[in-house]
Amino acid sequence: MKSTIILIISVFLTLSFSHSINAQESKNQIVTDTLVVSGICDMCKERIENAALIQGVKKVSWSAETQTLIVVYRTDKVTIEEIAKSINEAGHDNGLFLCTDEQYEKLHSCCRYRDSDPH
Ligand SMILES: [Cu+2]
Repeated sequence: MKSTIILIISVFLTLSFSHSINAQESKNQIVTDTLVVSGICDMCKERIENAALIQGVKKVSWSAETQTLIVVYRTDKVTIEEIAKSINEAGHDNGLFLCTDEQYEKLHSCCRYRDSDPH
């Protein structure tokens, strides 16, 4: 009986200990960031979110209204700069980097968000 209680207590202590380590790890590694990303429509939203969803990125959500991408990612796997560059590849300027003309030209004509483009 006594040994059963000790076993239960030690299992409990082990579980709570490992749980706190996991919580600390995920707290350090997973962050939520926001990035301003230019775009117009639902097609842009899909393109931006797909481009942002690279390895190490957990969750993305872009709003046309706020021109802001909310991104949840693992800091040990990916950097916000890498995510921003992937968004450039898809043709969207963002708060960190602007697209090259070549990258921007790939956009569908209705998605040309720069002021110089009539739409
Ligand atoms: Cu669009």
